[in-house]
Amino acid sequence: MEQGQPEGSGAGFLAPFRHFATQAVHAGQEPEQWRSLAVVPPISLSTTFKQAAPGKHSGFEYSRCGNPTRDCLEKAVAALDGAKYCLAYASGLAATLNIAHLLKAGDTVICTDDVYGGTNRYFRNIATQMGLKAVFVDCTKLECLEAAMTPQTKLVWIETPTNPMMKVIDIEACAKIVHKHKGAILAVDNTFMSAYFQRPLALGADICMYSATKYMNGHSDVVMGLVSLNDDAVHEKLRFLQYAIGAVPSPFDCYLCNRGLKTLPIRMKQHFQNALAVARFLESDPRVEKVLFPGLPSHPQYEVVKRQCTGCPGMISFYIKGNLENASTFLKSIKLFALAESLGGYESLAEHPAIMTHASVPKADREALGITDTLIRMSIGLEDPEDLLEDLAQALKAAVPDYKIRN
Ligand code: P1T
Repeated sequence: MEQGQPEGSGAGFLAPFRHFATQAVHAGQEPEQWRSLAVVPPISLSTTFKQAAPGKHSGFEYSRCGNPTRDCLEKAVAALDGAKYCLAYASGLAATLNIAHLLKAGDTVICTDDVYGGTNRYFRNIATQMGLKAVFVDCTKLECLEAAMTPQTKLVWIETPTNPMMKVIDIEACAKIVHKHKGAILAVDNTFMSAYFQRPLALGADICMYSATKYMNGHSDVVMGLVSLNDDAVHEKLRFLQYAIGAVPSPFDCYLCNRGLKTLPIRMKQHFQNALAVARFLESDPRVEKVLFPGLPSHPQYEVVKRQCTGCPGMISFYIKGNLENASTFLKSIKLFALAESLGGYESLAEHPAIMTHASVPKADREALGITDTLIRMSIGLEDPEDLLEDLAQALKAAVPDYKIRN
């Protein structure tokens, strides 16, 4: 165990990224960038900026193209991802759309088979209407990815851990396969891990994407997307697309997300500790069939997790014993947890992927992935863990009668 790490939180994992907490507080926040020397970045609401002569401007012209508050957030996130550039968008899906616009009709996207339902829907139903071909492959099986690559493959899209099955994909190994093919890039949706636990770019990915609606903002009060990268040419294209497509976040949302980043390290450490407590509790409960949590040694890709992550977020899925009725009773019985979509905020949430977040995934695909009627997904918040365990224990008891657990 590394010195200073509490037991069970990061022991045996990749060492934490150096200077992370300092960068979370200071990167891109220099008071000298504001005439007032404001220590806290101002919310710059002006949609337009005065020019000294036509085309002679301060760096800001029109707020869709660039905004001082957004700029400040983008710089902070780039630093946290160890990236040269970051771009902010109006939502995670807007970020995905902008990345897809790097491709042209006839190109193929390979998307890992288990992703957020909206990402699946976007590639399957929307991107294909623009003339892209979308292929879904289980990228935990590297030989399947290798076999699926063709000269037309221009984008490989992975999420790790995946939503909601928590499958972990070896980013470094994927990048090696993707880069054997000229012009193909690897994008990693890093929403679940956040910049604190995983740095896809350092592992060879070309693009690191977030639904900042989740951990990066962390307070369930902003919908936003973020994209970090190092390549100058791809950055130039994305910067053009950002203002040409126009799905940009508001200055107020940029302010909030930038503020949320200041506590990202301490929030993520606590999410990890709380999630470990919950995962261990569920694993020992006879009313639970199976727990999916990358931070448990029982996770099939635990070795990959420890090699590529500095810890794990508060995302846990589990199968409750019984059927849809048992799952539904559990979700109606929780009191401290809210039955709601989304994740990554300070408050604990639970949801039913098959009916809620992943309803848009075709039923046959859902079942093949294991997104069944008894699968429940939870986002473990920052409450006292003993209160969370108490709530889960009473909801499990209400949901699964004693005679069932004896079978
Ligand atoms: O909601 P939005 O900011 O557009 O982000 C979409 C998105 C992208 N990637 C991942 C991994 C996500 O989980 C999401 C959004 N997910 C939920 C709303 C959810 O409850 O899973």
